[in-house]
Amino acid sequence: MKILRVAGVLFLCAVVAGFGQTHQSAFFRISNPSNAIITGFDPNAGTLTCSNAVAGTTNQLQRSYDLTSTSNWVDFIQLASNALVVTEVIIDLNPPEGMAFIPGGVFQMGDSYGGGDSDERPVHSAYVSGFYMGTYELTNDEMVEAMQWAHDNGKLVVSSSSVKNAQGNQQELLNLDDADCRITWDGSVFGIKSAKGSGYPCVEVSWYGSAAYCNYRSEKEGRAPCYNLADWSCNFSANGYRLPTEAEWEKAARGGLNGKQYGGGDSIDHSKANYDRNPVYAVGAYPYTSPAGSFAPSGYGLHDMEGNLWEWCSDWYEGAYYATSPSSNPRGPSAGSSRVLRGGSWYSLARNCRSAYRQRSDPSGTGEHLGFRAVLPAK
Ligand SMILES: [Ca+2]
Ligand SMILES: [Ca+2]
Ligand SMILES: [Ca+2]
Repeated sequence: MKILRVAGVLFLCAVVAGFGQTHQSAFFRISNPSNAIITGFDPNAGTLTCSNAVAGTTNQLQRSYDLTSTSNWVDFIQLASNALVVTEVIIDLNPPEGMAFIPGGVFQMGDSYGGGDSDERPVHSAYVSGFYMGTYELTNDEMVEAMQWAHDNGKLVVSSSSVKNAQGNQQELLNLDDADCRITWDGSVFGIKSAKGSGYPCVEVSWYGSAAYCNYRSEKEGRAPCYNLADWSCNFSANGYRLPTEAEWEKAARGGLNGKQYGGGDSIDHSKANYDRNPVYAVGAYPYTSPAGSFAPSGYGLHDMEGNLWEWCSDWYEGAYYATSPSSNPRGPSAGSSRVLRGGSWYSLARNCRSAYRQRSDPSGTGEHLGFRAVLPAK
């Protein structure tokens, strides 16, 4: 990788993935405040150092793939500045397969645009550490692979109507006999229905099923599982897969843009997302899902954050949580009765697909519009 610095602009000459394309080079600059400057970049760690920062302010880092127009600069992350020198990992050229690196930083969490619900306020600064997130909502193919492994290793109780965890506090993971479920079971092998099956996101999965999937995939890949299947608590220091926190999900969904309604800007339409029964996909029987990655990704390389399926997050839901939530890596209240869902679904109105919108359900809830995506801790 070649690194150059030109008049406050850091230029990385490398193969960089973003916006669903591969670029030969990427440019970074601090756009605000103007006295902060990029003074270092470690290509192995992907770490950017910003100096001359003013304590108590945030430093807006922007990215461009093409300097032929000044309008190509887009907001990328905001660096918290508690000191004169700030460092943050901004890029990972070798993320785990199927995942995008979401750089750490501060963002304004909640409805900074206006018009949202009371549980989206107060708008507040939240710092979220860097992490990896599934590029797509979890697909039926990925679910079947993990569940077959779990079954073959004695971790499941499967009937024609349900998939449950064999160990711990037994819960329904997949609602197999719901007509909308795309996954089949023949007594020994899981399969996928032909319509809206392979390559489509997995529906009829409960919060418990999403968490158990993360554990089974972790164990299959030799990682430490995060969830305790007896009390369903999460060990955030384990290196396995887990669900995103609500703050991680919202930061990722915003794709670096500040104060916007959606990850791509202030509006969406049916060319950008599958929501409100997009006519292209509202055919045949439910679910009206679209194949993973049918729409352009956000600034962080994520597809279908808006619409397609509501995505389970790890947090318990509490409407007033933002009034007392910690400013660094909030993980939700310690107890509750509902788990957070984010992003809206193929059925949802556009306003419910906003980055700030909060939804919730009983963790045992399943439906033809509920799914998830997994995250991994940064290396
Ligand atoms: Ca069932
Ligand atoms: Ca989604
Ligand atoms: Ca259903």
